[in-house]
Amino acid sequence: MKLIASLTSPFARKVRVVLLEKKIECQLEVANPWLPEASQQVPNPLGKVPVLVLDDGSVLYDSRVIVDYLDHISPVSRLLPKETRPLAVVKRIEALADGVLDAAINIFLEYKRPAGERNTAWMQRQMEKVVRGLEALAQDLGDKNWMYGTSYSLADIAVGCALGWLKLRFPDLTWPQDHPNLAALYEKLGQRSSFADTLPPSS
Ligand code: GSF
Repeated sequence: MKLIASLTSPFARKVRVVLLEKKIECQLEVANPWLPEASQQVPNPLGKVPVLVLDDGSVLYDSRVIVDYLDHISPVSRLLPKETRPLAVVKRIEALADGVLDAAINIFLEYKRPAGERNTAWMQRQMEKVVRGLEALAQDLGDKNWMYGTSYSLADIAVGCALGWLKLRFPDLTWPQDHPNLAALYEKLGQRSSFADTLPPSS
């Protein structure tokens, strides 16, 4: 198996953390999806990473499909509940964390445009999604130790990767002060080797 990923992609980090937690061997091929030649390297018609290439050459994307697949192929460290309702809640939290990222990445990309060409109303709309999404995640966590139930799950991994990317790209956001429970979860996750070993490079 081979994972095609960029080292700064929070979605790819989610997959890399899952691979490490589940002790699944997988080759990593680093790709920058924004380069013109990426269409040859990234076997996803949408041009996005991560992509998992299976041993028979077939491909899986996006990150939610990949992590689901990985959790099913190995019984080591189950990250998804088996029962329908708990599974739906964990996947809903993952969708929320990914959605916060989608909105924040939209803002990040808009910042790359010259100041006069930025759509500030649209950026504001995206920032509202980030703020509301973080509020909802903090509410989901409450005073529990983990995002769902009483044990570590994919919900924690998704939230940890989203918070890590926000820390890297938007260090001035005040979510650690506004939501101390999320800050504490983030600290705790950072002590796991799966998170420490997948820290994104600063550029
Ligand atoms: C999102 C992947 C994505 O946006 C998933 O796999 O969960 N829903 C998908 N990947 C970005 C890199 S990053 O910002 O994580 C990507 O590959 N963008 C290239 C493009 O052309 O949009």
